[in-house]
Parts: sequence; structure tokens; C-alpha cells
Amino acid sequence: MRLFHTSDWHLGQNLHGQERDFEHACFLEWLLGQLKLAQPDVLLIAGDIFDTVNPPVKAQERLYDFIVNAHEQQPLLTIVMIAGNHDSGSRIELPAPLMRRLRTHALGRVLWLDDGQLDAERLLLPLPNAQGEIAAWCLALPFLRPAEVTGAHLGDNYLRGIGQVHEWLIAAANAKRQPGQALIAISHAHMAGGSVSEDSERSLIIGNAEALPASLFGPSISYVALGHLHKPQKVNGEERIRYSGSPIPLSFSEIKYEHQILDVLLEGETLISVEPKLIPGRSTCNASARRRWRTFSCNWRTCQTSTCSPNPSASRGWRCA
Ligand SMILES: [Mn+2]
Repeated sequence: MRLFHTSDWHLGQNLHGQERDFEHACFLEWLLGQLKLAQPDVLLIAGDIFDTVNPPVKAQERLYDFIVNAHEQQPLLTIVMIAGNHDSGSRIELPAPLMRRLRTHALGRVLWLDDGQLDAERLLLPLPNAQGEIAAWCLALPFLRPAEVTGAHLGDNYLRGIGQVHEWLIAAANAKRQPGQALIAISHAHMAGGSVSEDSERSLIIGNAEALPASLFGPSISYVALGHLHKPQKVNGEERIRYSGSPIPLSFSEIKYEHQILDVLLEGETLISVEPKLIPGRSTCNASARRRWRTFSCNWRTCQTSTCSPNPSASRGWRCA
């Protein structure tokens, strides 16, 4: 089974008055081309799909156009996306019935059963291989707000509440899996020891005191696709617990490293490889779009400090201090 892992698209972002829509369009066109070339079974999008809980219409069109295009191009592709802390969980789930027809699962919140148990069933998604057999189960762990994971049954400790949801879902998945089926988690969370970007990730709780331990994801989980931190990185030095990072820089502190998606290969339950696919500064858009992209990304890359500001005399330039 082959997976693509990406996160933190932040569609609809506006940085110091600069719309990012053109960059997002270039990224999504590139991603569509990569899907076509590699034909993975699954695309995982680990939260912060949109930049705000109430994204502009254009940003929503970008997402849904992409999903329809991907499905038309590759009808057997399964897409799983979860809400991040920038998203509204309800909004992400709103078109879920339509998207299921496109083999796309959108999970934004958790539900509790009458007896106070986690409704784990809706967060466990079958991942079929090219032959249509269930080769793996995806554990979808959207970002959860305090009110969703605290209360009379659950206790007052927010961090403990999130940890519990992870633990209960992993237990339910282990009970459900058949021999040979891999478990793959997708979560939007801040893992302890992660390298934080200076200004764009927005702390989940003040001081990032909410970091979860990597030990939460025991060895029964073959791969953990994480979102929230914008710099690509392994967690705890483990190959199988990864942040893909954001596809484009979302602040000036994020221009210094290569942005990427991850190409993950599994054989049964065994993780074979995780390869980064670097996102090019120039895309496969048409010639005039390519020129604009080059101009913008060059301007972008020459700005190295957060004292840069948009140049009012050029629509796509930056004035560097
Ligand atoms: Mn983010």
C-alpha cells in the first residue's frame, strides 16, 4: 500500500495583504500530477485544510475542485482529511455525504455514545488496496477543542482528554483489525519535542503546554501522519511518526527549508520507506502563470526577515528592510 501524506494547506491564507491563492493553485496542480505519476492508494491531509474557521469561497472551491479532479483522474484513490486547529470541525464535515461518493472521508469532531463511550466506529476508516481488499485501517484523529474532550465523564484535564481519545481509538482499531492489516493514524496534534515555527502555527494552548508524548502511538501503529507543525520532521527520531510540514511557507520563518509531501510505502503491516517529494518553486502551470510564480517565489525567497513588507507599487513584490 502506498500513501501520500500532506498537511497544513491553510487555503485562503492572506499574509500581510498578499493572497496565497495562486501558490495554492500551483501546489494543487503539482499534487495532482504527482498522484497521477505514483498512483498511491491513499492521500492523507492531516488538518489545517483552511486558514480560518470561515474561509473565503475561493478557498473552498480550491479544495472541492481538487477532490473532484483527483477522483476523476484516479477513481480508486481514497482521500482522508481531518480538521486542524485552524479549521471548523463542523464545516469540514458538512459535505461529508457528498464526498463519500468520491471516496473521500472528512472528519472534524468526535461523537460520544449514550453510555459515555467514544464513537470509535466513525473514526475508523477502511483503506482498500488496488484489488479492493482492506489492506489497512485509518485512525482519524481531528484536532479537538476543550469542550469536546472534557466534562462530567471525561474529567477537566484537556491534555488528558485528547490523550484518552487517542488511546481509546487505538484500542478499538486493534480490536477490529484482521491479521496483516496495517494501522495508520492521522492526527493534528503537537507532539513533544517538535520543532516549532516562530509565528504561524498558533499555540493550541498558551505556551504549547499541550504537547503529547510519542509513546501514545505504540508499535501497533505502522505510520502516524501528523499535521500542525509546519516544518517537516520525524518525532522522537522515529521513521514512522512524521510531520509532512506545510506545502508552502506560511510565514517568513518558514522560507528557509524545502517544503514537501511524504510518499509512504507499506507492505502488509511493515513500513518499507518514507520518501520526501520536494515541492518545486515553479509548477506545471501554463507559461504566464509560471512566470508570475517565478517572480513571486524569487521575491519571496530573497526576503529573509520578518521586517519585510508588501511593496505597494507592485502587486506581487516585497520590500525588504
Ligand atoms: Mn497549521
